[in-house]
Amino acid sequence: MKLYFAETMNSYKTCAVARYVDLDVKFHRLDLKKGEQRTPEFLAINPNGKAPALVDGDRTIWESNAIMCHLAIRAGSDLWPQGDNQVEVVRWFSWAADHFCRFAGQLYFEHIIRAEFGMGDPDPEAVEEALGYVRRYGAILDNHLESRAYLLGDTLTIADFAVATVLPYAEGANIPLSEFPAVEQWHDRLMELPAWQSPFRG
Ligand SMILES: N[C@@H](CCC(=O)N[C@@H](CS)C(=O)NCC(=O)O)C(=O)O
Repeated sequence: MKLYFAETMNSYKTCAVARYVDLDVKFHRLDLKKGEQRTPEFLAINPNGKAPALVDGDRTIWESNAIMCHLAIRAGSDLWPQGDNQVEVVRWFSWAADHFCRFAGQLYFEHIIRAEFGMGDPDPEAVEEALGYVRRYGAILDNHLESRAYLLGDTLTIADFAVATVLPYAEGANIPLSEFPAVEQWHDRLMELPAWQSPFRG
């Protein structure tokens, strides 16, 4: 298997899962600044021209959440739970994409990506709007995690990785994590995992 990644928030969770389940995965870093995501070779793997992407034999998979599912299933890991809990994972995937990570990701873009890629200063209106939504959805996440170690209860799943993928960047992205103590504790727990702490290690 070959996992194409960039050192960015969507690759973070996929590299973490690959490390966590300890499959024989080769990691291939794409240099987004050099446009390596838009070469004909890579577009044949992911026509969207985005990282991450996974090649497993003659199968190619793009979209970070699908990649996490594939890796966990291939490894027979309970990161991908059985039965009805799969519904819960899909719920958190959707919620992250449409709500929490959408707006936290906007803060990540405004404060980190713009600077890194020479795209000018953060747009104050976009920042204000995103911050409002992060506070709104962060409160929902905090409330959910007050009585649970992980999103689905006692067991770590890829739902945790999907929702948390922007939090390693919280400080630089000005995500107000300290306003959400249960979220902060949950993320500290994830940070105890070497795979989550250093998904991009060489
Ligand atoms: N929905 C996709 C988003 C992937 C994505 O936006 N990747 C960004 C980095 S976080 C990227 O490769 N951007 C490069 C570009 O758009 O040129 C996923 O979850 O895999």
